[in-house]
Amino acid sequence: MTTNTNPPPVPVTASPPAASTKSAASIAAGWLHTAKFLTTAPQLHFLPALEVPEIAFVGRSNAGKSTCINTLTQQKQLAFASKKPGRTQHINLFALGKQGITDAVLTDLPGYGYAAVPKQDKIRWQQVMANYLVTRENLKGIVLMCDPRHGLTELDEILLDIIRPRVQQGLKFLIVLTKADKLTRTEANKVLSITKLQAGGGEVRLFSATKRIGIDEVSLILWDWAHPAAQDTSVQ
Ligand SMILES: Nc1nc2c(ncn2[C@@H]2O[C@H](COP(=O)(O)OP(=O)(O)OP(=O)(O)O)[C@@H](O)[C@H]2O)c(=O)[nH]1
Ligand SMILES: [Mg+2]
Repeated sequence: MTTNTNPPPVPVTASPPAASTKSAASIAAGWLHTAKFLTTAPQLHFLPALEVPEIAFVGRSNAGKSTCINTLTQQKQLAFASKKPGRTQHINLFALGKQGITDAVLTDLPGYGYAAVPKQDKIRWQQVMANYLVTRENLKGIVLMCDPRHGLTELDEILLDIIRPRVQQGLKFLIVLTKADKLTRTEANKVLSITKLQAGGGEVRLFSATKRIGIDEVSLILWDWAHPAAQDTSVQ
């Protein structure tokens, strides 16, 4: 009888092995820090067609999308953040890439669900966003920002329904539970488990810009989405 002495196959994981996580996180952080304003568009058809992977930040108004982009890119005012909901009113694109070579784009989208916006504007914006999510060809991943004190709202659920077919075809999807600094540890763990059940195959992470929770983890996920080939070689 022969004994199989081959090592077990290495599982393909979303993140690098634990021992190298620190250096992988600093590579991801260095990459995100290269972010530069690329363009802004009031409507979808003004967006330039791009070939590089695009990662969109979506979610309710005031959820913390712009703050998250500033935190991940370690830049104070790359995206406009504000206490006043409805601060981001255009589609804003930020280019990422070392040595001036763009290898990915982050998109900051206006939030939805802001009560003070007139109904017609709300409907118009929901259509623009739905179109963006369905038709943007280079869209590689979606980060849905959600304030865990409100949980996933009806509009978040509609968004999940819109993107479901693309997620089934390989679109990456992450729910970021923002402002985790406002939760106790018990509340945070509870909302994390509930949201994982709702995420339908997507990933879920806790995040806080103020307490700096989840920054490395989210940075690594975005880096992996934009560099799938590098991820494959890291496990061989
Ligand atoms: N405590 C706490 N506050 C945060 C955090 N992230 C964002 N905020 C605050 O939440 C408010 C809204 O943040 P923005 O980043 O402008 O939110 P947004 O989702 O871009 O909002 P719109 O552009 O209106 O859709 C600001 O007052 C931020 O300072 C966080 O992690 N913790
Ligand atoms: Mg914003």
